[in-house]
Amino acid sequence: MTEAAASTTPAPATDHGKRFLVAWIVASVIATPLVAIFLGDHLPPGNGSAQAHEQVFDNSWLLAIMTPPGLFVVMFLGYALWTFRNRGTVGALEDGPPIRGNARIQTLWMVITSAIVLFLAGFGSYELVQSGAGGGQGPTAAFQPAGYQKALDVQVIGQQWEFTYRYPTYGGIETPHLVLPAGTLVRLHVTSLDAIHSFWAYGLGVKADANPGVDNIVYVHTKDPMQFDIRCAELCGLWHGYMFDTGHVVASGRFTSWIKQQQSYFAPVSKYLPPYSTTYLPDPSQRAG
Ligand SMILES: [Cu+2]
Repeated sequence: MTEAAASTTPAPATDHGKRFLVAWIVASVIATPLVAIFLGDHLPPGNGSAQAHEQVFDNSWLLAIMTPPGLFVVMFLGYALWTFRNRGTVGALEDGPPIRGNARIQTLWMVITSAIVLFLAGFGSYELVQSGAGGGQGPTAAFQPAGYQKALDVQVIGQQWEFTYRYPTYGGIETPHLVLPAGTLVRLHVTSLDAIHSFWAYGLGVKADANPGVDNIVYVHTKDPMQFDIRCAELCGLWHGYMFDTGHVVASGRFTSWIKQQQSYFAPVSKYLPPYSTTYLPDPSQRAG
């Protein structure tokens, strides 16, 4: 009996760590490019402007980078659930031995997570500076895109509870509609007359705070004609939820005729408007819209 027991070779212990690591690396190598290629172009906010396009690029990268860590978590959970499931053996519900003081795992964990976070911080900062990213930059924009001297100035005025728009190069006309010419670099001056609003033109990849007394500059380079949603993205009072509209990017010929039509339509009231200014504090004497 003792001889027979001694001659039986024990089954080799499965190296779970190695097996899982190989499966994870293979899955990551396959899934990461697939995610970037097939999901990348469908990520928000679309291709409505150069800035929106840049955001899609950033989102694709971020999604691709997070694919291996995401797979790690899901696969590890699945592996553990399956491999260490309760097979009905007595005592199978006991916890495994706790891992304490494994310097190798701790170092790897810290190095890898620090590297990912630092890389993302660097990547995000570079992209922000390089493209302006469609966000408000305050009165003195740190990021000036090429050809900014010729950008079309359009003022966005938040007020309870709508946005109005002034076109300083067209006599400072104010209108409740946002229409922009296609293929044009636009410099939006976002401000407010009362509470803090946030101008969010999702399809253009633009989002900027509208603060009273502040000229918040955003650059956006429009592409092809399109329609886009406009929303206030800052809780600004009772009718905040009502503060939405539809904007348009149109061919330059159509833009010219539209602005002329607006000028003549609003001519009778335009003379009551305060002169165009980057901010309106104290309260303007008159409000349009
Ligand atoms: Cu608002």
